[in-house]
Formats: sequence, structure tokens, C-alpha cells
Amino acid sequence: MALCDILIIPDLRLRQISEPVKDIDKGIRSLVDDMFDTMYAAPGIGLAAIQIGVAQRVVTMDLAKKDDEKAPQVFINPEIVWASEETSTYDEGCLSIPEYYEEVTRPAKVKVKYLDIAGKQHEIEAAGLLATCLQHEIDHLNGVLFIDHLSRLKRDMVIKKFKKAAKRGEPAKFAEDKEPSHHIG
Ligand code: K1U
Ligand code: ZN
Repeated sequence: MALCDILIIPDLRLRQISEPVKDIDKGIRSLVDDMFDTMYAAPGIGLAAIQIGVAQRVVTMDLAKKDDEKAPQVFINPEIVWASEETSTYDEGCLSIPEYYEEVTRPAKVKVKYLDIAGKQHEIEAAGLLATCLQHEIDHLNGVLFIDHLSRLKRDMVIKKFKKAAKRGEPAKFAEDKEPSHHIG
């Protein structure tokens, strides 16, 4: 079991564009194990490798409800090949921007092409939380954060709070009404 530190904004490594995985070898399998350990411990419902400082196009996810069995999913080199015009809005969070939640509007449905851990290619049509989470994680692979989808004013306020908190060596604090309005389970 390896728990990794999760990078927090304004860490510039979060702005890197991740490299496509060439071979799904022992190193990638070990990275995926570390990502699941770290994601479950956080806890989070998704994680991109760059959030633990590895610039490879690897995403882990588990959208199972609290008391349900685990449902781990791995997406290697995920690519959005189609996005709906219809949009949906979700109160998003990010393990790299702890304690801050805000509504983000994105395409309601996406088709995503990816490789599984065995190297088999898949194409799925995703809706609901899976579509939101896939878009959030694929954004991470491209150095994009969910706050980039907000107004400049909100984004700058969040970055400023995290910079100040880091200087003081304290966690950033947000008003309690910014807790997520939803919870899995
Ligand atoms: O990528 C990340 O930073 C993980 C992020 C994924 C995500 C959440 C919501 C919308 C889109 C993408 C998180 O997991 S934040 C934590 C969270 O949402 C959560 C944690 C525990 C239980 C339920 C939700
Ligand atoms: Zn995130």
C-alpha cells in the first residue's frame, strides 16, 4: 500500500500536459495501485496521475455509493470523441483544491475512448456523474482545473486563498455554505 501526497494548487505541476502511456507495464500497474490507495484514502471518487505528480495519462475512478461494493475503474489515454450539446451542472470538488466546491456546467453526455489496464480498447457513452467525472479528470490530464470553468473573479479568489494559506502553513478555509450539496451514498 502506497499513499502518495496529492498536489495542491497553486503547484505548477498541476498545469503540465500529461504524456500518453506507451506500454502498460509493471510501472503503470504499480502507479494505478498507488492511485487507488491514495484516492480511497482521500477520500475521492476520481484521481488523475498528475495529482500525485506523475505526468502520464492515467485516471482512476470509483463512483460506487457509500455502502455498495467497490467499483474501481481505470482509464488509460482517455479521449473525448464526442460531447453532447445538452449541458448539465454539477457541484464539483477537487482533491487538489480541498474543501472548495462550486457548480460547473459541462456537456451532459460524452463518448470516451480509452484503454483498460489489460490494454484493451473501449468506447463508452457516459452520462450523469460518470460524464462529469470523466471530463474533470481528462481536464487534469490537459493541465486544466475545474476552477478554470468559473469566472475569473472566482478563480482568482480561490487561488489567492490557497497561496495565503500555504504561506501561513494552514489549510484554506471557505464558507460552510460552499460544502457540496450532494453526497454519494
Ligand atoms: O479529480 C479529483 O480531484 C477528484 C474529485 C473528482 C470529482 C468530484 C466531483 C465532480 C467531478 C470530479 C473528487 O473526488 S472531490 C471529492 C468528492 O467529490 C467526494 C468525496 C467523497 C465522497 C463523495 C464525493
Ligand atoms: Zn480534480
